[in-house]
Amino acid sequence: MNEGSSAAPRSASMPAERMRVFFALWPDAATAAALHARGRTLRAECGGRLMRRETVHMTLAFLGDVPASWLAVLEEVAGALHAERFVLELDRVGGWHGHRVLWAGCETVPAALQALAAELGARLHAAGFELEARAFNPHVTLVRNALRSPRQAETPLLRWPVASFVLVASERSADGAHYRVLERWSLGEGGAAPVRSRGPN
Ligand code: 2AM
Repeated sequence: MNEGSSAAPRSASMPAERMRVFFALWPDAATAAALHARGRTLRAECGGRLMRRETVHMTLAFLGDVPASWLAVLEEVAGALHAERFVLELDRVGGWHGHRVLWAGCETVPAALQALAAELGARLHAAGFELEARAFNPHVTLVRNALRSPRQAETPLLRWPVASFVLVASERSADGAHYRVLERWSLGEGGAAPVRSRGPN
């Protein structure tokens, strides 16, 4: 979406509030704990900064800084989406960007996850949002700024049952980024439409 197309006129003396937002899969408590434990193992081997358990997630679509007034459009886009539940079988770890990011991922990306990310991307694009052109590369960042990448890519299987996706605000403070879940949508069984849940959790 391009700011020039924003309908509401704005006074120069009152800049619009902006928010840094992204769509993501947010793990249940047990999956978050298991992913965090995997991050601790990675950090023990490779060094670096461990992500906090409550921040662990998988990004579906990164929007970046948008005017807060656009959140309603994002919620409308997400609410219109048709996608199914799936189980994410996390069985790989690796490093990117000269091991600045160590991640957990899967050897085989579930078709339902690929479809969810593709439909979300297409609907956001149709609504006028500019997304990065790079291909969806599903991963969970567990450690940042490591000294090396893990020696072995294969890991014991961790099954993450995915039944919803969320819209998240990234808020910066003196002690780093904090993530706030703004809204959650349940995924359907057998292709049912997502249902917006009450509140973010
Ligand atoms: P990362 O974990 O690989 O850094 C919040 O920053 C989330 O959005 C992270 O999961 C991050 O992925 C992801 N993301 C995707 N594109 C991004 C970008 N251009 N800038 C910052 N974060 C991005």
